[in-house]
Amino acid sequence: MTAVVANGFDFSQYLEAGRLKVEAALDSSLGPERPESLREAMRYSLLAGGKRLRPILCLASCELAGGDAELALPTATALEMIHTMSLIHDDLPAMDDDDLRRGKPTVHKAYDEATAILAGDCLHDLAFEVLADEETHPDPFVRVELVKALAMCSGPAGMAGGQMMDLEAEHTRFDLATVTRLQNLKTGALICFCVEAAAIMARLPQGARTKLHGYARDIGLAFQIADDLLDVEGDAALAGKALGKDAAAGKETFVSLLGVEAARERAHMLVAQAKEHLRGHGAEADLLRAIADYIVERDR
Ligand code: GRG
Repeated sequence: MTAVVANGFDFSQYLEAGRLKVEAALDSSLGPERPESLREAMRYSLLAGGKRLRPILCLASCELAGGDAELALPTATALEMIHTMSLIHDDLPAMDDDDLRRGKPTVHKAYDEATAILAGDCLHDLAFEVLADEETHPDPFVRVELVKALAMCSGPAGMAGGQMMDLEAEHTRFDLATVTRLQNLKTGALICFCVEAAAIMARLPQGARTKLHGYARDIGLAFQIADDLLDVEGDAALAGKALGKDAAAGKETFVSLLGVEAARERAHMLVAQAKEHLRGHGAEADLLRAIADYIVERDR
């Protein structure tokens, strides 16, 4: 990863500090759930590593929106719980059937399928429990808005809908517009929530929300194109998972439809467009600009 160093600010260090802060919050978000086997599987998946990009994006967006990033930590953990449950379910034999995730055995390999399904379900439930908790935001209207936004981005008009399309992609030839819609739902919706949640918590006016939404939508798609590129040219050891699976399954991706170079160009174009949405901001938006760059420069 290219370190973004401007005016003595080290973006790599920022990411690392954010990752550690999020991991500590995730660690303490798990209570003494019973039965123990379920708690262990939830903990195993939640603390298995990962870049923690989504919660970091939420905290950075919160700072831009004028809020206190520390106060956004519960929301950041809730959305990472949804991300984690989506990975657990995505890895199941009924879906992508993967043995390795973040360099470790997937949850159904480390435990069993039934435990993996239940651990995913419980992380999903816990995410909403956290959002509904008074500690997440003192204003109940804000909490309800957060709950509704997360439910919408994870359900049929979000991740679950995108995943269904992804399963259909194994036996249907999708064109670029359909792949774009699929990825906007499967990957983009949760990335949009990370930014939207900050706008909701800071009660930003609609105009400011629309600009942030534009930024999030563009980086969400850029993130997925970068993921498709890593799937064909990345290092499986760094990725901690099997690569080349989309091509093997005959699924159309940005790379299969556009080719490597045009896909890379499109990802960079989306990053430039994302930054355009931040044009009205000065240095206070530099973190979001750096995150946009990181999304396409990352090696895992
Ligand atoms: C949420 C109700 C509900 C259902 C989930 C299984 C499923 C439905 C959706 C799968 C969505 C999925 C796996 C999207 C892929 C997103 C993606 C590119 C993940 C990789 O994200 P990284 O690179 O991973 O941020 P780390 O390991 O760093 O966290």
